[in-house]
Amino acid sequence: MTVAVYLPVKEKIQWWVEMLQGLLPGWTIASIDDIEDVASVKQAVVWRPRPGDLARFPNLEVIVSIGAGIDHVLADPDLPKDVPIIRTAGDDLTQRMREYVALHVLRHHRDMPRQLLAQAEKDWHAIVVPVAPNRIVGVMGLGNLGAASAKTLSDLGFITRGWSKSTKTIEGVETFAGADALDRFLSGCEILVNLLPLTDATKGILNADLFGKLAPGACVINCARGGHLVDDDLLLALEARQIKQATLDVFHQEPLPTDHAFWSHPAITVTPHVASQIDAATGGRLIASNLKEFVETGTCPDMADADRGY
Ligand code: NDP
Ligand code: OXD
Repeated sequence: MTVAVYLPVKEKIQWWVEMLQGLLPGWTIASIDDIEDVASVKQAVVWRPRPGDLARFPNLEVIVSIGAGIDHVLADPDLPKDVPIIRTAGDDLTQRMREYVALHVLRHHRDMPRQLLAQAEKDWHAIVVPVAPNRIVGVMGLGNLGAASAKTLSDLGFITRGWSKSTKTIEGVETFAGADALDRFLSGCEILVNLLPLTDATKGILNADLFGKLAPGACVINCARGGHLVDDDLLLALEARQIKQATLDVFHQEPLPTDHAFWSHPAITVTPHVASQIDAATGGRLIASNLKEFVETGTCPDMADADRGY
C-alpha cells in the first residue's frame, strides 16, 4: 500500500514524503512521479494535482487535499469519480485566518492606506474614522474560517454580518442564509470579507453587480479563491470609487503574473496566498491522523463533500 504525494513545488514534495513517513511508520510514502507500481497506490496527498495525476491509480481509495479547499482537486477533468476527499482544516488554519482578516479589516477601517500616503508626504493629516460599532462588516461563508473570522470581528466591536447557504447562529453576528438573503446581507456593508469555497454557485460572485449593492466606497477582502473575483469588474469599480480599496490574497493565476494590473494598483494590496498557510508540521500531523482514521474506519472528521464542492 503506497501513499502518493504531489505538490507543484518540487522541493516541497520530498519534505512532505519524509515528514509523513516519520508520522506513519510502516506505511510506504512516495512522490507521485517516483511510483511505478500504480496499483499499489491507495491514498494520495495532494495540493493542486496535475490533470490526470490521480486517474493513474486504479485502486485509489482516498484523496487528501493539503488545504481546506478541495476546488484544486475537483478541477481535474480526469478525477476518478466517487473517490472520497479529505480536506485539511484545524485550529492552526483557523487562527491564522482570523489574524489575517482582523489585520486587513482594521487596516481598511482605520484607513491606513490613506494615512501611509500622508506620511509619505510628511503631511500631519489626522484621519478620523467611525468607531467599529458604527461600521458594518460582512463575511461571506460561515464555515470553519468564516464563522471564526466573523466572531473575531464581532468581538472587535464591528456590526458583523455573515452569509452562508444554511442558517447559522453565531453569537454577536447577524446571519443571512441562501441566495434570496444575499442583497439584504450586502446592503450597507462597508467592508466585505470573502471566505466562500469556490464552486459553480460562487464562481465570479465578486462582480460588478455585487459591488453595486455594497455601501458606496466599500472595501473588499478576498482571501478565498481568485475564481470568486471578476478582475476587470474590480478594476472598474475602483476607478468609479464604488470600491475604495481591496486586499487580495488569491488570484486566478498563482503566482500572480508580473504584468497583472493588481500588482501596481494604488488601491489594491496583494498578498501571495498567505492568509492562512497551514504550518506544515501541524498539517502533516492532521493529515497522518486523518489517514489512519480513514483506513481504520472508512471516515474521519474532515471529510469533504465532492458533490457540493466543499
Ligand atoms: P467550509 O467548507 O468550512 O465553509 C464554507 C462556507 O461557505 C459554509 O458556511 C457554506 O455554507 C458557505 N457556502 C458554500 N456555498 C455557498 C453558497 N452558494 N452560498 C452561500 N454560502 C455558501 O470552508 P472553510 O471555512 O474551511 O474555507 C473557506 C475557503 O477558504 C476554502 O474553500 C478555501 O478556498 C479558502 N481558503 C483560503 C486560504 C488562504 O490562505 N487564502 C486558506 C484556507 C482556505 P453552509 O455552512 O451552509 O454549507
Ligand atoms: C487552503 C488554502 O485551501 O491554503 O487551505 O488555500
